Amino acid sequence: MKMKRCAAVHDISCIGKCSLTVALPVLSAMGIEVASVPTAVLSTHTAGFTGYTFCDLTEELPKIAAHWKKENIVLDGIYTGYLGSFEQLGFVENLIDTFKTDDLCVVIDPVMADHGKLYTGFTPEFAAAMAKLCAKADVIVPNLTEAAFMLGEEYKESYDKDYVLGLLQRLAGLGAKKVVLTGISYDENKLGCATYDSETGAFGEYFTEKLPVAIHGTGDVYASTFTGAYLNGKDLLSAAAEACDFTCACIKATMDDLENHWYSVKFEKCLHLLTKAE
Ligand code: PXL
Repeated sequence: MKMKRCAAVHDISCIGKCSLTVALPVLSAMGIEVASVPTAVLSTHTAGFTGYTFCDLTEELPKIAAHWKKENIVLDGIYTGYLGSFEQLGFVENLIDTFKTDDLCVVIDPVMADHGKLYTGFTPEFAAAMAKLCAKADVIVPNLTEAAFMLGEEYKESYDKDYVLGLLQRLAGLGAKKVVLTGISYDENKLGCATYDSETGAFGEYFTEKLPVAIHGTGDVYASTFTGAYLNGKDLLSAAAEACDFTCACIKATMDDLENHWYSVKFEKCLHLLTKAE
């Protein structure tokens, strides 16, 4: 069977297990060829470490895309995560236009915020520009905080199902065909996601047990697994559910060692759950 090839546009955090160092192993384990597009190299991720190094690779990015085009490289997917500047948003827009085919699937995870706050270095203006880029996506995978910032709305700690349904529709109004909203919890024992397909009008939701910890990097584990499952042909809700189950397994594998392993999840211990013999 033909193997799918997906460009993964993320930074490399040398320590921290997020972005490309999660997308690469997760998608590879799911049988997808990853075309890596490193947007920056950081010594660590930015959440909890101080004094990290940062080498911006923005200038390299158009050169990589131009060479691929010259070599007639075809992409089945483009999956973007942490993007560090307005220029990089522009690069992704061009990359999508350059590699557009009827079959190209674009998944945008608008990584920039969590728990009601923007990550270091991000601004509301950037969130508005990311919202514009989302119009080019087949699927967007924001958490509740990113959703609120992209829509210019207040972040809500507590909410009900009507709020989530409205949020999904307003997010689809940004122009993406499908939306997966992560980090949804209506009761203290369950955590999950809600999905919306603007073409069919179908809503979905899926929950797993809510574990009493918040660990960095789980958003990237979730979006990478979702992207792999969706590119492998699962429907929106089934792919979103597989990503919930896998992320939950990764958190469980990490929970007893948080003192040492506070910076991300031990996804390596769980990769076998994603590999299926063909
Ligand atoms: O997990 C998202 C992410 C990716 N890359 C870098 C980050 C973060 C979150 O803080 O700092 C460099």
